[in-house]
Amino acid sequence: MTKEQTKLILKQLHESKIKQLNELSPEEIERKRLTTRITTHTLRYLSEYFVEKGFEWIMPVILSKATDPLWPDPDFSIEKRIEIEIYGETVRTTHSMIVHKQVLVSLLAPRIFIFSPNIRIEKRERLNTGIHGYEFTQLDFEIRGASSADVRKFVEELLREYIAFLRARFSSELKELGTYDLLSFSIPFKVMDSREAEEKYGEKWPDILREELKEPLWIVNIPREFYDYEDEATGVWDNYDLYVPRVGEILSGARREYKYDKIVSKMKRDGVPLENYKVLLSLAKEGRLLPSAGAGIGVERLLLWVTGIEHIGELQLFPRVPGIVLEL
Ligand code: ASN
Repeated sequence: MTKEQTKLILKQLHESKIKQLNELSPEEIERKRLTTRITTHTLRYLSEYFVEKGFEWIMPVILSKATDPLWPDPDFSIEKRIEIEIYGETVRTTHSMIVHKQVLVSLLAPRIFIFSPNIRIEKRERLNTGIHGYEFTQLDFEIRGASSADVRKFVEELLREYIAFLRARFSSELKELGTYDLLSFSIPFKVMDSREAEEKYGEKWPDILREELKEPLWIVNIPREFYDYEDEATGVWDNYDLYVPRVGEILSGARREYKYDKIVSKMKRDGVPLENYKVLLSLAKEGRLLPSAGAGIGVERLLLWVTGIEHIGELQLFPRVPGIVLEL
């Protein structure tokens, strides 16, 4: 990094609210307590909701040969891929547990969820987006045999009930944070094709949506990684992202590819190394990889939406934001 870049980052850090706990003022600590309280009850509420709907709660993996390639993806911004050798084998830190989800939902249980720590070393210029952290947690889930419409409906009902719970139980906290009146919406959410979003708002449509949305919106048909279902005849992708006001994308998911030949040809097309996905590919070849659909909710982004905190580094108790490594 040049001296100029270092100076700029230090300036940004100084101006931002990204600080370690020991540097916070008593008022700032009080605000952290408030958002931690909302976090506690969010995690409890969401996990209970999934368990009650018949999902099995899976423990995360962190080091794996088969992590998400995060490629190709229009939102791609990875500065570094972490690969390390253990016991003579190369493993990667988890980008997402998508491959594990497909294997689990095929072999273990029809409905699964995980609070999955993801490590994505984002480019430094993403420091000020406020929504990128180099470590974050996804509430990742998958449902055997589900359609995209099933997953979208499930998410809409989940969010409606979660927000109703928060507004009932934490009304004074939400009023203090200023979001109590900002969280009303009706379901089903509107749906927009990503091509339409681009035509309407230009290349920077994700940023514009973030500023202009008044209610959540589904964006569908986004060209990206091999595991999202793509109709070969039409070129339409059966996937979806959920955008919410002020924050932007808080969820990403799809119906999945499960046929061997199609997965292989997409991997080859995208330059994804087949040898990293041996189990997925052998299950698909044997016809044991089952159709499913699912999604991952960015937990910190969900919390930014409900608390009104503007920067993920202010929400995380131990900030993990692009370009900055703190002492703790
Ligand atoms: N969790 C996402 C999904 O279910 C994948 C990702 O995070 N890249 O589609």
